[in-house]
Amino acid sequence: MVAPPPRILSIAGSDSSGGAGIQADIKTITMLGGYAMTAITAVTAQNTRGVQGVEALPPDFVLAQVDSCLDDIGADAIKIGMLGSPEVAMRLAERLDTFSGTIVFDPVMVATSGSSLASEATIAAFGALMDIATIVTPNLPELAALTGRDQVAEEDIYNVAGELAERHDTIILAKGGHGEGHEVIDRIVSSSGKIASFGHARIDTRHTHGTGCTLSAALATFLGYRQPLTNAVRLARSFTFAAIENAPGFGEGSGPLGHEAVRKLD
Ligand code: PXL
Repeated sequence: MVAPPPRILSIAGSDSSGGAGIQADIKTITMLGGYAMTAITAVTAQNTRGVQGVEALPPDFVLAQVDSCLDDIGADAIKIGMLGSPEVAMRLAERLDTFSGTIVFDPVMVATSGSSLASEATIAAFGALMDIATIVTPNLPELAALTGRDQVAEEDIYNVAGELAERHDTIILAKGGHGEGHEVIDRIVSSSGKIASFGHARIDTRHTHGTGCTLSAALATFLGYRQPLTNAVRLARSFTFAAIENAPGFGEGSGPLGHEAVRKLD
């Protein structure tokens, strides 16, 4: 037998167009040599232009999928994305409270196309998941929403992210992609302040559908390999940028990344 791959469970929504959600997660985890398992929270009818329909799965059935995976194969890391309902958020927080591996929570609110992927009630239930997460990966609009603000100015990001980290005893990866300017800066922040930051020249493209899903799934995989946190973030960013560079250019809107072309990390 070969050395077993890290076991990664993605709890997220399905994107019919294959660019984001569960589909992005399976591609990412697989390309990085992990073993992908899934618990689907919602099914979306979606393409690069927007979300045409959403069906949330019953909370009992979302939990049944999680139990099926964890009670048998087990997981080294879990990635949580779109939740579909506040009940699912609350039930998952309870179920995963005793999980001994790593939990990456991507607090998904809006798709790249602008379509909403979480109701206000669902967002209100995110706190319980932040409490049990090892690391939470908000973009700037999500960081603002999670801290009751309309927006977060560049110079306030460390303080605001630090406040959120302290409130939920977690680590925040504040992603800078939605900011202004030519440089994208992602910051890792704990309750005691800055841990590290990573800068990268902004890639000029509209094909960024599923970028957040890809980053969080890659991060869960590298943490599943027991990489130290900052190194896992560095490698996950590297994979995500390479997948953006390899985007196939599909669709009339914000197109998917090219996960399959990324075989090697620099
Ligand atoms: O990237 C956010 C996201 C998460 N989950 C699903 C999605 C999207 C974006 O489109 O479709 C299912």
